[in-house]
Amino acid sequence: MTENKFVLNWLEEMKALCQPDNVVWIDGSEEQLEALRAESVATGEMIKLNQEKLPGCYFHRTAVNDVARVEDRTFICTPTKEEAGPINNWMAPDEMYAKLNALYSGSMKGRTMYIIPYSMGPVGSPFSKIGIELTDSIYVVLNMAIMTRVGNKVLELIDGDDFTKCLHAKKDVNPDERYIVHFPQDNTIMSVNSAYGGNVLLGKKCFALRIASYLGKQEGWMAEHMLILGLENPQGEVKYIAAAFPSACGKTNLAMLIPPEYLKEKGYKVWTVGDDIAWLRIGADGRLYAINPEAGFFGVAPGTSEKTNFNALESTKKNTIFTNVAINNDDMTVWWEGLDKNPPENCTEWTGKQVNGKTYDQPLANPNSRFTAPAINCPCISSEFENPQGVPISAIVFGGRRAKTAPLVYQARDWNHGVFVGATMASETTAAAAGAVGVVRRDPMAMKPFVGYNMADYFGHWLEMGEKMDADKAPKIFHVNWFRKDDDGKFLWPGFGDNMRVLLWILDRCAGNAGAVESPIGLLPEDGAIDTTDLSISAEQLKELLSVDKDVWMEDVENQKEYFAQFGDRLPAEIKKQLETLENNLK
Ligand code: GTP
Ligand code: SPV
Ligand code: MN
Repeated sequence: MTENKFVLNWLEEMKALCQPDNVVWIDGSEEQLEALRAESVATGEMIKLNQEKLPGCYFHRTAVNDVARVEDRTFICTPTKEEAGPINNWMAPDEMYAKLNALYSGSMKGRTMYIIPYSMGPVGSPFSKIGIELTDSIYVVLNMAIMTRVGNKVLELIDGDDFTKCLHAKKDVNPDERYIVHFPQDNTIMSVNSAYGGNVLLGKKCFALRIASYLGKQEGWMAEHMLILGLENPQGEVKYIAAAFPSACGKTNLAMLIPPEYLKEKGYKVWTVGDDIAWLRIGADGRLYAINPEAGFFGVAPGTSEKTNFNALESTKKNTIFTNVAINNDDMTVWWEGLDKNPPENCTEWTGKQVNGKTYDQPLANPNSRFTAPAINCPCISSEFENPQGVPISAIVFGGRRAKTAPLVYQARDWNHGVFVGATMASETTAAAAGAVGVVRRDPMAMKPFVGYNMADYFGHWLEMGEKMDADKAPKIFHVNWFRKDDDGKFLWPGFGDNMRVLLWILDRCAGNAGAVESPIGLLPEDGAIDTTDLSISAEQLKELLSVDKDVWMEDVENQKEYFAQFGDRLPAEIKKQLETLENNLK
């Protein structure tokens, strides 16, 4: 398949370690993938869904203990603990290799090892990077074939040892021996004892964020947990926005937003470039350009409906793999909470249990059930999706789930203040990661689980990127919160398509056309600047949405201080300065 000595030597080593009975190269052909689908159905690994209603669609169920990313079992193994920083789990590389080698040893006896050469980013783009994932799971192969560009065309492009080595062994998904490990200096990822997406589709969070953020720091670019969308105005001009929200906080939804009726009628449109990850570089013209390194969407199913996210739902109507959703036994279609108000009576709950969905009081689909859909299925996929040069970014938006503190939207005063706004992000935890849900935690730039090196140095890298751009060319930075609640715990903002109203203020600000007022935390929309046409929202509600409670913010500042203290001297002085400014503004 290849003459590349680095690839072949590594393969020999991994084969000797895992001892598979067979080895299969994934060539990227539809014939091979179809044969693998058939095989996985024959063995029961996947279930074929209704091929008339959902052509090319399959279902897969993971073990009950294996339904989300496991952050406490995810490691960054740099030579020293300081390089990984206080936020990441760390173990000395030698120690970790020894532990892992014991776990992988003979792990593929009686099984097949699949070799998946894949490209993150359009094949051959100067932004793109190549990886090879070895796995003993057909489910992983079929997902990687949707989420990335795979096969011979990628293998041919590997230059020397310039590829990320990824090894996944499913083993018996024992949670006590589950490890998701990164060796940034060795360009290596090792995952064992899981079969859940974020833990095993190693091109995604492991490579495109953890390893790539490390490479970006070395090479002067950025790998971020961001969606990318293009917003087209009635004149046909498209401006691009990149937005970082933590897991299950609305990236896929915003990326595929359908504008409210009155804006649609005027001719506004949204185009999706990416829904989860952005790689950003400064272009020859001094602006920041972004590509989406992925080729598909690994999206949250619950809450996805025709009403909330029509485009995502459409994307899942063919050639999609559903994981841990419920099945309607009568017609072999899929169901999840929030799809409609009509759960199937004759239902297979996500765990495989047969239930009557109408009388069942537990979620039928796992809260972190997902669809893996090809990006090209999306009705609003951007014409720039495959552009090897990426799209120029006008605005960067940070956001999270916060019931109180953060207002609907505010703008940072400049790049450095924007970096501080990102660095002080906090959000309620969700089902995307194992552990408690709904607990507020600090999640800088939505990258807490995904930075492949010391977070303090990551802040420094953001500041340095800003220094390389002229102020008039750098994206403007904003913060949004779609999840603010009133005292009764109800969302104050309608969200979803109506978030377009906030995006319009953001782009108007970028163009210098919209009003803002100073506040202790940054620039807020002036009265009337957020268009509420056709919206049943009172002036009072809007006021509450945009209010900044100084006491609540002072509490947050105390928490920020504690958080930053753990970085010691490594924390950039600029972040400390910004924190002092915020505190003084609030006094
Ligand atoms: P990951 O794939 O885990 O990175 O998640 P994501 O950031 O892409 O989140 P996604 O768009 O899938 O949304 C997660 C959940 O938030 C879904 O249940 C949505 O229905 C809900 N959600 C998304 N946008 C909004 C919004 O504007 N308002 C409210 N209230 N809920 C939203
Ligand atoms: C997330 O958790 O942010 C996801 C899903 O996008 S996973 O691939 O599991 O990381
Ligand atoms: Mn994500």
